[in-house]
Amino acid sequence: MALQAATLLPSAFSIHKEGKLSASLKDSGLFGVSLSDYVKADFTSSALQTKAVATTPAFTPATVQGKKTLRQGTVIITGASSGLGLATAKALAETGKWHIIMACRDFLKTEKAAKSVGMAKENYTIMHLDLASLESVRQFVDNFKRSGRPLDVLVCNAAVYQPTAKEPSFTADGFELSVGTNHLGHFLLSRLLLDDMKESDFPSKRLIIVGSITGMKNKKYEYVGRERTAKGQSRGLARAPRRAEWAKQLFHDRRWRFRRAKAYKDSKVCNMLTMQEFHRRYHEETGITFASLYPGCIATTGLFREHIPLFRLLFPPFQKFITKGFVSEEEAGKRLAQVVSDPSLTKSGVYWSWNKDSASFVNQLSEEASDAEKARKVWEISEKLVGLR
Ligand code: NDP
Ligand code: PMR
Repeated sequence: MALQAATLLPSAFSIHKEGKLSASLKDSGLFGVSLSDYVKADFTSSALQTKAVATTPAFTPATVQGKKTLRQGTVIITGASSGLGLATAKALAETGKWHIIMACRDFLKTEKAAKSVGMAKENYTIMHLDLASLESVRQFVDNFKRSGRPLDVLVCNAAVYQPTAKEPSFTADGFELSVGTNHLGHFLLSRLLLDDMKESDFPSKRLIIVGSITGMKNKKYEYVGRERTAKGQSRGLARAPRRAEWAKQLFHDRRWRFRRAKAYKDSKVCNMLTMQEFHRRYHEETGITFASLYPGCIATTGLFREHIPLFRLLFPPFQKFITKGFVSEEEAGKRLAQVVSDPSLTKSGVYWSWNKDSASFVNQLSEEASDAEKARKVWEISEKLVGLR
């Protein structure tokens, strides 16, 4: 059936790049913004709206010789067209136990990527999702619901990082691109799909939001990308205490100015806080496992595509030989696949990491990324921003 869907998809699919489009909508006068410093409220997104994508792959539970067996799990992975998401999709597809919905903004790229890693057609379906457009998120959810598939695991993996941007760029709805894509798009997606997960009869239902090193509790990881003010003055390496002000800056300080590395880090902190808030609100009631992870430093992925060439050249050997924090895309994919399917990783509300021997353990989040009051605030404000209240 998936094969059929995959064959049908290209003709029904319209390729569009709202992310790219919205990224070009710069406004140099937008360094200070209201309600959220990541919101540019006066944007009209109509010109950038996504066309509906008709994807209605039918679903039939697995049966062997008329006997019902444990069916294939269905997992949605956002950003499965490259890096960690692709490696995870590959690792899961190889087990034959999973059908992977590759939720991506570029169909052709994703199809090529799936083929290049040898994924069998019957193990995946590509569905269009541009997280930089709330309309696209809603359309994706509609399309998925129409497919009739159950939803067993959702992996919020996609992200953008704009380490060299001089000015902020915006999503179709006018949010700063990193927070809008990495956090708000995923927030809406997971909220809209929660009921589907509740209804699933799968033995272990999971919502996984990929975290980052920026939320890890450990002083030695506090070095982050250089940040510059809007005036271009170097602020040097940002340190945790300044970053700890993110909530204030995000929601109250009208004089906040775009800082590109911080925008990414804030979005990832929002991801980690959201996972914990989901756990507090829904774990007991639904039995769903909510988890986040730091997969290791996958220094070769597209996450650094906008970095300067020298960084891209030196970052992998720096992480391999100096920090020793490097992991290959393949290894990182196996780690995330474990969080998706390993029967021993069912603990909810936790942040997984791996030690030097690649053994998983529950890591501590930084004070900033584990602040329950901040998590509640992020949840409530995000609800308003994405139109859920
Ligand atoms: P990649 O750039 O390889 O993957 C990011 C994915 O997100 C791509 O598939 C990209 O799609 C997709 N994406 C970006 N914008 C959108 C959008 N608007 N709508 C839909 N999809 C979008 O980077 P990684 O694999 O490294 O990143 C994956 C996750 O891992 C991220 O959450 C990142 O924060 C996290 N992470 C990465 C680390 C690393 O060292 N690389 C370390 C810690 C965490 P497209 O192909 O179309 O661009
Ligand atoms: Mg960082 C001590 C170990 C260590 C590890 C495991 C990482 C991972 N980094 C470490 C240390 C350092 N880094 C040090 C000492 C420096 C100063 C030279 C440094 C610099 C640095 C930069 C400029 N590191 C970076 C950047 C980025 O632009 C990356 C970033 O912050 O993206 C938002 C980054 C990262 N370092 C990591 C990891 C995993 C990243 C990717 C960010 C993420 O986890 O989401």
